[in-house]
Amino acid sequence: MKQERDQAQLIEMFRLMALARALDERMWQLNRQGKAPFVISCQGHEAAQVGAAMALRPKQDWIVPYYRDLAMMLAIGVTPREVMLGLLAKADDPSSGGRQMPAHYSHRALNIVSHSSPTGTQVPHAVGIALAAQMRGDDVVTWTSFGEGTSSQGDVHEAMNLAGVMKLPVIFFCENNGYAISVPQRKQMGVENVSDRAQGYGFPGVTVDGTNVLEVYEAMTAAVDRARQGHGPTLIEAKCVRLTAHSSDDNDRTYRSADDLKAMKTRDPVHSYEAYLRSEEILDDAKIAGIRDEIKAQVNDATTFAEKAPLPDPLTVSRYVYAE
Ligand SMILES: Cc1ncc(C[n+]2csc(CCOP(=O)(O)OP(=O)(O)O)c2C)c(N)n1
Ligand SMILES: [Mg+2]
Repeated sequence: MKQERDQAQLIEMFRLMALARALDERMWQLNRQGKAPFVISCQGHEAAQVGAAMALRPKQDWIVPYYRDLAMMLAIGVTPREVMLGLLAKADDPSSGGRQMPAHYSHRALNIVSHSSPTGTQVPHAVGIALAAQMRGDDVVTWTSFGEGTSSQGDVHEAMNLAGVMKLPVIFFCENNGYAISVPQRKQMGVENVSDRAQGYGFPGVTVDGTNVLEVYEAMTAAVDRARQGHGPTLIEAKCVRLTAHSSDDNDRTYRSADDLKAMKTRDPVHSYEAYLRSEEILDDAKIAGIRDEIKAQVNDATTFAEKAPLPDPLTVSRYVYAE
């Protein structure tokens, strides 16, 4: 595997995963300081998202993410400064000019389309985008993501069904962390693997270890090739861990046992990938320290930049709500 890929790409994957983790941790600090209203974390999903992003073509393919996709955003090209502007609802937030709830990522220049707060509504949107691309003959793939809880919703079934009928160039990416807020998977679906459902829509479904960035990348590359060749959708289920509470507004110790929380920590994707790169002698202490120093500077810069940035002018409050 090592020979097949160039080392720079393997290191870049690590850098992105570690950057996402550090930025996410800073977002929690700002929340606990009372500066950021709400945080919803990518911690434990970094490998899934970076592995997926590396198989996509930024600015060409369409990204229709969900709220947990911070690492995907960074890997596609959203800057840490832009992320922090959104978190602190500043005027130059590229998602919404400071209007939207944090983590409702979008970016016009990067073909990233905002989802709406009702979970799963982004999936039919992605299918519509893929249908438009197919009708126009554009060489683009649409990627959309959602959690396993959301995969049980009607919108998701309807969207996948249509995509199967029309053989649309779309990738359904389920980030399965085993919980929908406090509800464990076994309480809301009768299947072990979300990917099993793909058979019912007439396209392939595959389950991968979502804590293994290279495994996700392989599956994504195959799905992108399939879509580009006109063979239609793929459902990829990446089994992740949710290393934090659902969001900054809940306490997961009320619904997850101490043993569960401990077991989960052993599947930390950033730690395991770092260990892998060390064992392959691609990274060592000095190189890791260099990467981490650079990340720390970037996170500090993004925080200061966003804290100093202006809030939206109150007189513009109705902009984007009513026609002007
Ligand atoms: C239609 C709808 N129902 C309920 C909610 C409240 N809600 C927000 S996130 C969430 C859990 C979703 O879990 P999952 O799809 O597994 O994604 P995860 O957060 O675990 O990544 C729920 C129930 C919502 N936003 N929209
Ligand atoms: Mg979940």
